[in-house]
Amino acid sequence: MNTYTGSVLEKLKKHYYWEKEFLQAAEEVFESLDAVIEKEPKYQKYNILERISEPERVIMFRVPWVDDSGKIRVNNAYRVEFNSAIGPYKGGIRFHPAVTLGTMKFLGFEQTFKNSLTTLPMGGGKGGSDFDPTGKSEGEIMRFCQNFMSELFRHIGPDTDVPAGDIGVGAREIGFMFGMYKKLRNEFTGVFTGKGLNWGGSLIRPEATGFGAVYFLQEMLGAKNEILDGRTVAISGFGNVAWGAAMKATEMGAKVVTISGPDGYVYDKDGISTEEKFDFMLAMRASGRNMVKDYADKFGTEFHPSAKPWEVPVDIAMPCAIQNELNLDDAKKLTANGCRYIAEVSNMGCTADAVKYSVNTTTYAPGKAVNAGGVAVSGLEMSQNSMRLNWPEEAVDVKLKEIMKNIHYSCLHAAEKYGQKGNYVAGANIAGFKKVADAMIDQGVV
Ligand code: 2IT
Repeated sequence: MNTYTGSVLEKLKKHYYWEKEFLQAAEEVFESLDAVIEKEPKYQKYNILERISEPERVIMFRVPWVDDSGKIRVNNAYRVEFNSAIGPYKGGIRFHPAVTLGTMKFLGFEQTFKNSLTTLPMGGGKGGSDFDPTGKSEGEIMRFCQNFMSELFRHIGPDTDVPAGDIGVGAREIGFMFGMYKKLRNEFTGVFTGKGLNWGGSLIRPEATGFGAVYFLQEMLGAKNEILDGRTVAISGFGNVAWGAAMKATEMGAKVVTISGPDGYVYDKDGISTEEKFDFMLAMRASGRNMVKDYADKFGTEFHPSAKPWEVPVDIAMPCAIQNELNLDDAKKLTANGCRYIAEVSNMGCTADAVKYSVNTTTYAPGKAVNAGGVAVSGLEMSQNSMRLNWPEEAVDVKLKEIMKNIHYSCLHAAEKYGQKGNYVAGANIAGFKKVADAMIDQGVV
């Protein structure tokens, strides 16, 4: 690694040694940027690496709430406003028991580069809480969301910071949070994306992350003169992202044979391919049970408890659940069984060693490129809100396709320009970085 890049990374490692996920994300980006830093001395001159790896602002707060039995509970909550060089902070809110400040920082950091790749004017941010929605009643979820917003409302706004959903936060939670924001501010603004369709949401936003991922995958295959039709696909997760990816991959002629949850994975040899099955995924998410065994029970398919879908022979793997869900052993199993494409859909879904291995053994693309369709349509929702207009489904879908095509092109173009032809990891990091870094230079030392 270049001495400047190496010294900034060492400093981060010393300073934040316990933030493992953040350091993993930073190291991957820094490794990709070596050639850029060598070729363009301005980034070192303006000390961009040290500046871009530190959030502009971190808000931490407690969220006390009362459960259905009357007991008072307390959770930690965060909003990491990472970078606003190219637009207002933008990124989802995650409710998951594994959330720490380090998780939020890794996600906010990744979001900065991802949002830059979309070509839309959005900075990077992320928020969330260690609140676990599993098994909570609707009343508990609502009270938690309201108490969460009773602090966050003073820090966000349609031109400042625009949250959305993520793991554990869907349209229902966004509704509860938006409702509280509106009440406290006495303002109806586009402060959230992923809103309900009756109150400012965009068509295609629920499907966008999964649809966009499949559009990107099609481009990956197309670059090698291949098509999705007739391929088998392993998907992990069963939430909003897995749902969209399964529907679009099926529509394109692929056969999706797995979904997974914390309890194990489902192998559906006939394919997760009917409207009834897609709707059942939504019902599983809405039930709050967090178990995919329910699918196996309902449709009489195989269920593999406490196992991951990466042991199934498939042509394509699409991790759609959570960070570090696919490790080196999994990557080796996939390759040994003939898998040739890994489109990472979850944010940092693969461990660092799995990425290094897969880049050489498969065609691998990273989450920040593959999953950018979600936030891209969030950007389109912001545009529609500003114009006080709603675009038809077809119009949003066409734009999403175009954006994913552009991201794919930018990744390959940047990789080639900096001597790493065909490497989507390097390409995504370089293309995402340059736009933000150049904007930071233009705007002075702030
Ligand atoms: O990781 C992500 O890109 C998201 N959770 C979506 C963020 C957004 O603002 O739509």
